[in-house]
Amino acid sequence: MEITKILENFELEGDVVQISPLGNGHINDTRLVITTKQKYTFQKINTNIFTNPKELMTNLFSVTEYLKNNYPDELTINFVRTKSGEMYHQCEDGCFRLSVYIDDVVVPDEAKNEKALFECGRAFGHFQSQLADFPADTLYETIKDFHNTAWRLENLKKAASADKMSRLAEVQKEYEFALTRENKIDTGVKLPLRVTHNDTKANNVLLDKDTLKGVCVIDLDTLMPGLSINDFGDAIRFAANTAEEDERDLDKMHFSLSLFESFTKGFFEGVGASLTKQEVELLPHGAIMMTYECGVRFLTDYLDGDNYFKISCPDHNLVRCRTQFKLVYEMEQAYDEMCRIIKKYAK
Ligand code: GN1
Ligand code: MG
Repeated sequence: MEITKILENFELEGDVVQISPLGNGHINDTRLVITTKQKYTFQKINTNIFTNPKELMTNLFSVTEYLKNNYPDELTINFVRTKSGEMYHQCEDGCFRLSVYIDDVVVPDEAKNEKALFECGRAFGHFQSQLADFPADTLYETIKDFHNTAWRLENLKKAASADKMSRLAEVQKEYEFALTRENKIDTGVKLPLRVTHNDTKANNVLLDKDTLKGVCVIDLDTLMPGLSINDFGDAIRFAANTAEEDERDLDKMHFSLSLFESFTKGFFEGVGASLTKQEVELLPHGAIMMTYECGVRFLTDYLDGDNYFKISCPDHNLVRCRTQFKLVYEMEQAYDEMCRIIKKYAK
């Protein structure tokens, strides 16, 4: 694909001088485009996963427009339309979108420190509260059943019974771990439908490079109607621990209550009193479920032959699954402590 050709379809300011790879997402292909006047983020939308780019981009435009109108002094992603006024460009090479690159920020990729996590918590909490009045049910559910953990488990069972790569024997322990937690998935409590980000990793918050304050939430692809406890939970899954998601040496991977506390403290500062009592009470459950679900998804993909997540070694998904399940186990042990910390900061 010729990027410069594709870029010609967008309302670009200046002439392109440089194009380079950007970030480390598992899903989309991202480039930094520098022109004589402006920097842009250019992405090829992975349409295997986001099968309806129109609905996806409609979600993104409606939420970012809402944020720009209601919070004009805050940073929000600015998408650039195509010359024909479309939200994205579609051609035989795929679907592409462009947004203004946000400068003078850092991404807390290794955000295993308390200050950065406090800021991430505050940013995601703030994002939740900014959108508390946005009608969540007007957003498209772009990936159906994205955080339907029970359905994710069903998929794992299907992948296990198909066992098309003959890998099941090797993952018996992990598979059992997943199955024995089936009865914990459904709490029976009905929570309010919210606008959710659904990928609340610390590296989806931009920090001001000087103050290191969280200034913008990015990667809005999975913006959908959903549950606030899942956004909180996925953030804890990713950040409140001592190693990378794909650390091979499990002795290095631990759930960290002090990082949990930092995120939680920031989260409540950002979200204020916009959550219901039941949502607040179920935040620790959200943390465990999102970690469990992610482990289940990695394991499913491993059994399936690695069709979903990008991998860089044959057992990458299994390695990822193992870190997640180790965290699930440790979070289960720390459940009461998590509840105590939530109580301490809840508004
Ligand atoms: C995927 O591409 P990335 O890293 O932002 C995935 C998340 C997982 C995450 C695990 C659309 O996100 O749900 O939690 O990998 N996104 C999608 O690292 O499936
Ligand atoms: Mg993402």
